[in-house]
Amino acid sequence: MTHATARTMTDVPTAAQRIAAALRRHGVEIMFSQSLPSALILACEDLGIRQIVYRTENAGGAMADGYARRTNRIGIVTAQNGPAATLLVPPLAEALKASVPVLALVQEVNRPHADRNAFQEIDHVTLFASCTKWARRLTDASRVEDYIDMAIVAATSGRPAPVALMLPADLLIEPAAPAPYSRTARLGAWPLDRPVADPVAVAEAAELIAAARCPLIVAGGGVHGSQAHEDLARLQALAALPVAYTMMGKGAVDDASPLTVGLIGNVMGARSLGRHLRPLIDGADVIAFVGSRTNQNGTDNWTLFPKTARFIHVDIESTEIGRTYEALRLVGDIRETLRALIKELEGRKLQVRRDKAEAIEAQIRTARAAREQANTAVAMSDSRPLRPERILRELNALLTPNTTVVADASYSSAWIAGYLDSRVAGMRFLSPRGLAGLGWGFPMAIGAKAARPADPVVCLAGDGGFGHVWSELETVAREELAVTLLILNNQVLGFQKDAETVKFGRYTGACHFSPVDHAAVARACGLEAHRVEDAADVRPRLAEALGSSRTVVLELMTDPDAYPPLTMFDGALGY
Ligand SMILES: Cc1ncc(C[n+]2csc(CCOP(=O)(O)OP(=O)(O)O)c2C)c(N)n1
Ligand SMILES: [Mg+2]
Repeated sequence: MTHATARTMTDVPTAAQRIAAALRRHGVEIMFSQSLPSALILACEDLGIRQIVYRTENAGGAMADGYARRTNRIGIVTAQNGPAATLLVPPLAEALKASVPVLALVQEVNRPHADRNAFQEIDHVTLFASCTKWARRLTDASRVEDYIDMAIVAATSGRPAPVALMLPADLLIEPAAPAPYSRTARLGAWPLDRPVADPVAVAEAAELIAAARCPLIVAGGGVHGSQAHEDLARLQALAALPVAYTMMGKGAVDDASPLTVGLIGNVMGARSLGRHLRPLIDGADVIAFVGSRTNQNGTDNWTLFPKTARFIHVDIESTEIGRTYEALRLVGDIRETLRALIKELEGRKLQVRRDKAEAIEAQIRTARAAREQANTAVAMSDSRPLRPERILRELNALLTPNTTVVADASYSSAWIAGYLDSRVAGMRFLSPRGLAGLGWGFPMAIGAKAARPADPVVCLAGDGGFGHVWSELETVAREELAVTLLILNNQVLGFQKDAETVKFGRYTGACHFSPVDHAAVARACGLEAHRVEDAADVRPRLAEALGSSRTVVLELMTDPDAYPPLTMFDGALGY
């Protein structure tokens, strides 16, 4: 046999070909790879599955993650055994914490070479145990379909999560018998199953909401995962419910809705909207978490919600309910469970809720005006270096409902969540809030562009975080995936410096960088790039970049002393 995908003498497909066919059956059109496992990639290319070629595996995993978040289809990343596999740990860990289904197909050493120090051999199952829901090795060519289906079901059902399947190189080129029972199901869209919460609990939740004086919904990333934004909007309108969201829940509701509270958590410091809506949260008597992990940042160190409130929690993952806030348990798919809740509420008198609506809307209107006033000076600032708030103001004016906004970790995530407006329920703002790792933003944006090539993608990254993934500039050029990449060059590890300043009154020697010409780096990769230093240039440059059919990189020279409204900085830094 001269090449690995060639059919065997008996013309029985190889295991690699059967895997490729199974992936096609599940609707896979794109995989993020770098040629390995070669037999598999060749077989996939033969079937028309596009290989988007990453430069580093950790970026490739983040691309698959961004693709999965934006399509609600499983993201596929493939890699070589050993060193390449180890580089998949960071993106899979992010996907695990953020509940995103990614399938890592990882080459394994030949079966006869196992456990005798083969070249680049490491125990992959143990390696991936902490960052996947399911990690297995395929050892028998007759079980290809069983294992591909098991892997995909594990990823796309229940709490969505990454999974890893190890594929021995010798097995991939073996003839593989078909599954004894035929398999025709397409399992690659998520959520795969949509179980509904216990109707008794749903009725009780409806009762609590209908009678609440001051209810509050807290929407998390699960609303997007379950594609429940339309139902959440219906619930918001039907029962006049104020809806707040976490960073992962950004976009779950329309920011212009009179009942949208906006971003809450540890980002309710000076100049935030949330700061002005604290009384609404403090006064809440019934609080419903919807698809939220109730994590540290989303709850401002688990201090945000009043101890007197009754909690309701809707989530597909039963173990996420009651970690900190004992709650009425609505365990089920969010969309279906919200639909059941809406049905229950439609059968009830909602007079109490309607009577309260006008006052809540007025409270939100007043808060928005106060917030606008507190921000006007920085948002209109002509200063040099640029204020990030000015950049965000200009960008906000150019967003369309089909724009995907992506941020890297650190301040970029807080800027997009607190300073941009979701134009419609279901608009997407992606950021690596699973683990908040630096470097995820740009590759997630590449994945989001691959997911929806016709829609604009804009990515905001700090200079420190972007330093992790410069090499992927060549990827967007080669793959012709147009991303508007905005680098906030403040020449500093901003959050690091500020957090150390608050905690220790000083910071280490790591925080300041030497000057870097990011625009020149991007141009060296064949991309259009500009450095922007004047506030007057921000809007035209952004408009031009967003209107381009190619990647444009804007390096925005920003103020190293600017920071988003983290509560931990209140009164401890400049403002
Ligand atoms: C992989 C990784 N390494 C380290 C950190 C810790 N960390 C969080 S924010 C930050 C500074 C980021 O600087 P930059 O990307 O330039 O963004 P800025 O805060 O300046 O806007 C660091 C080092 C992290 N979150 N992830
Ligand atoms: Mg920086």
